[in-house]
Amino acid sequence: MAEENSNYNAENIQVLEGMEAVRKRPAMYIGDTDERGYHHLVYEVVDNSIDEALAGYCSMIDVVINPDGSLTVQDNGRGIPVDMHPTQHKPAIEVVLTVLHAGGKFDGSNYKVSGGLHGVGVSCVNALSDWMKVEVKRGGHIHHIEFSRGHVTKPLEVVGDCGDETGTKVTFFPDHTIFSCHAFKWETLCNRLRELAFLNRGVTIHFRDDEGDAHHEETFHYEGGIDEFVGYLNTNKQPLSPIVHFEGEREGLTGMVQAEVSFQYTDSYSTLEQTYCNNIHTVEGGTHLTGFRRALTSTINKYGTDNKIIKEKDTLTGEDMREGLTVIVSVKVPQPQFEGQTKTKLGNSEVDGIVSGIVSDRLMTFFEENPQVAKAIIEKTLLACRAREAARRARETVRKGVMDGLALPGKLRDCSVRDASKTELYLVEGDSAGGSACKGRDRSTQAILPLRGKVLNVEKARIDRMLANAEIRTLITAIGCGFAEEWDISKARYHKIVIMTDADVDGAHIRTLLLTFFYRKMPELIEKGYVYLAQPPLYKVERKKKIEYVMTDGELTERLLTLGLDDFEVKDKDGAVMDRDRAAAFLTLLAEIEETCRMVEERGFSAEQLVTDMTATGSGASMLRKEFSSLSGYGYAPGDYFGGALKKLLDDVRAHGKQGLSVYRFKGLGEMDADELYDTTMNPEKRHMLRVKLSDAVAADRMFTLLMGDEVEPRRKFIEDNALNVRNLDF
Ligand code: 28G
Repeated sequence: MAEENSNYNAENIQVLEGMEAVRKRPAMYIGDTDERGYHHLVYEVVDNSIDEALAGYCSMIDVVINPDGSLTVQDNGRGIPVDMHPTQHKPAIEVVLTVLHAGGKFDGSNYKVSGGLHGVGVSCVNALSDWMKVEVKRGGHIHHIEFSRGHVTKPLEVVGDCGDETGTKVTFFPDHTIFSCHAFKWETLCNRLRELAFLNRGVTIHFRDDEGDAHHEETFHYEGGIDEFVGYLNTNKQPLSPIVHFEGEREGLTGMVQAEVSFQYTDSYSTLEQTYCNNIHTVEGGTHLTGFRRALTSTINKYGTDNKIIKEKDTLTGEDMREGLTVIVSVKVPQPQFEGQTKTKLGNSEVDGIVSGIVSDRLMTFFEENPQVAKAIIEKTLLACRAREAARRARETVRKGVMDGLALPGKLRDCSVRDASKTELYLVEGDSAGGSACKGRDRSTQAILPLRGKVLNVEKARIDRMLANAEIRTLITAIGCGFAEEWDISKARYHKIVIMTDADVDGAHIRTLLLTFFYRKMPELIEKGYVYLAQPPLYKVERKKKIEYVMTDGELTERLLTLGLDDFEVKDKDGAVMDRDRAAAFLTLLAEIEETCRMVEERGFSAEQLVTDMTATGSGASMLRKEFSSLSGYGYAPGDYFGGALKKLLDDVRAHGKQGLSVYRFKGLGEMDADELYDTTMNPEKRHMLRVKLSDAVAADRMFTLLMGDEVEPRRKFIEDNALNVRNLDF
């Protein structure tokens, strides 16, 4: 007994120390404590359900963001065991939820293949949660246990019966004293849950957002697995081949390795390769990717040469063969080794041979059975090769003339400092704005490159045409990293490349063209965080000889309303005078309604109709309905707005606020003089710049295909669906 007791105490101390260790150094366990880490908590919990599905016992996973900001995951698996753990003297469920790495161990038969990037297990989520409640249906009973910050607060008890139902339900609220992010993002979770459903065919993942007014709901279920993933990625691209699928398994060094590949060629000029190991997105690639590429290159070479499509003079590269390719490679490896800077590069060396083995034989058979498709793919490959060689020749002639590209374009107004970490390049739309920017800038660290006219749409042009384009050549030379095969990020001449365009439709178009160019042709600039969007002010406001700059419409309205509410009375529907805070909130709501109405009407809809027609969909309609339902909180109805009474109130308050005030709306950057432009937009002390982030390759590829591709109807729909936040599209 004595020995058992001391054992028990030792185990307990271990648990306490484990949970404290996680709370002391959370980043060591989940990467970071901002947005990424916050969402990572969800992935860890969902991964447990996915494991249960991979073991063959779970078909449904339910994820809900709750009204209080907590999150629930529920599955219909076997339920976490609740019987006493043989050595730890407490229920197995308590062990799973409080002992680090419990259940994550490799045991040969039923290894844990899923697992977030860090694979730390649900006990870490428990340690980092203000509270966690777990319900298990198993053996005919519903069992319940609660924790706070990793420690039991309500011991396991039976709270009801459940017949022959089984499953696990986990609800948790992350500890906000640990995280800097305090809310789950629908989009972020949606993208990951969709990806998991693609990667684990047959599993149904249902996702709902019950927080706030925006009720979203989606169900992800793909019988076709990664084939459907490829189809999803190629939405709006023109296919050149069917979707091709290979899979197989071979004995690896640490157990059975399963590999699955699905791909399709389209007429696009870009390549999208998404690779996964144990459901983890291997951003940096690794041995599964090299295995696939090797098999593709050698099979195309062999088939093409044998069938005389490829001639001896053709010098095809692997990259040529991947133009227009979309591929998913998904492997399951018992003991994965992750390497690379972000630990997202698969290192297990035997996986290369396993994947290339599976792809080689079957791809050759596919080509032999589909000679038309093989021919179309190889001919595209040859075109890519010729374009690349034409581009290389063009570059060489340029280089011979001017000593290794050292000659900088004449339009560039360079800065004097040569330390790239301290310098900035402004890409400015138009000559007049370029002129102001040149005069106002800090010459030592800020360089200006004025862009004339539209930038080439690289989504629709091959590399040779791109290099024939003067604007693109100028950009490449100014940035200094070279291009394609010669790309070298360490040669960047500036670590900040700032896109500065007008706040109008043309400006937005030029900005998108530039972003498309950077994303498709110089993705490392974006990955490194070198690309920024300048945020010039929209208005100049002058009051009592004091000048202020206002960034957005919302900010302007806010200022006018604050000033306007001075000695002004606002009454609710019953005639009671609102206090100042309530009046301010009410008027802000009216201003929002006005703005939303303006936007939907600009797009040809009747706002009044959208509010009354409950079947109308799209973000405009749902936003309007949400805003109008808030109106009832002040006793008013939509009719009061559309009838004109509330609109008049808003106008009156605004007009009152405008007294003694002059408001000027900038039509373009060119209207600002040099000092104004510097002070508001370029001065590092005062400016607001947005750093361009691209955290999700899948979402980004779809967005650029949509925005820049040929298909008109889906583009119209995309812009319409995102009409309400085009100004800050989340790149
Ligand atoms: C809803 C949110 C997250 C889970 C299970 C099912 C079992 C289990 C989970 O066992 C302990 C250690 C190794 C077997 C396994 C049930 C075998 C038999 C399970 C989840 C016991 C963990 N019956 N479902 N854990 N193993 N769902 N969803 O967490 O020896 S976790």
